[in-house]
Amino acid sequence: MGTTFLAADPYPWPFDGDLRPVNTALIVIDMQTDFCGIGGYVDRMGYDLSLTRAPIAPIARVLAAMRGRGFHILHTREGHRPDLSDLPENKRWRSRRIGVGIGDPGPCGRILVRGEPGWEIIPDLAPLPGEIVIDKPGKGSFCATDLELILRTRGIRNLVLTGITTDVCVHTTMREANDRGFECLLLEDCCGATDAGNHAAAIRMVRMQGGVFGAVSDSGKLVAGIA
Ligand code: C5J
Repeated sequence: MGTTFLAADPYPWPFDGDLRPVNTALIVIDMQTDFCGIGGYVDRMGYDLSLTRAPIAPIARVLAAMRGRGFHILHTREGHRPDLSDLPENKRWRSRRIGVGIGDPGPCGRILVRGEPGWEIIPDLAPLPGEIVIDKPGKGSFCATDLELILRTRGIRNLVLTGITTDVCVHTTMREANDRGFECLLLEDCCGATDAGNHAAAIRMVRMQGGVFGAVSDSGKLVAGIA
């Protein structure tokens, strides 16, 4: 078997060069209107939407390239049941404290509630039929979901992580995945945070200790590397 490495920092990825469509998945995290659309949760909190919208075009390029080569594609959505039975009291309290209560009505429907317009993945990055969508109540994609079971069942070991926000749901998912033995790659231009400094810090953290959670690359290197 040959080996394939992508240009990445702090090491060529994956660690052993075993990069194949059958053992590698792209995960697109929480590209929902609530996190990057007008009138959604992040917009209502007053953050700069251009920061969480910046990764849309690079993710679209990576999606097209990885779909074209037959890689596994997964999407996640953060959100809660309409009866809010899976919404921890403190999560709701904190959001209400800043005037943008999770579960409360807004211009895009009830904030972060499953089935509401704001909770939907944006049309530019909509899942194709057959692509797996993981609904998660928390920040990490492994907590209270069947993501790990699906990855193990499909024989997926390498994860390419993209989405929003870099410092919250993407980082939590990367940490959870790394601890479970998955080999992770974060594409820095395919992520965005509500604060540019937090995005940069989150990227920097991955590179510490020889790649403490995996490695960092970008959309151009990924697309070139799998061509
Ligand atoms: C946040 C997320 N930031 N998808 N969620 O609350 O990162």
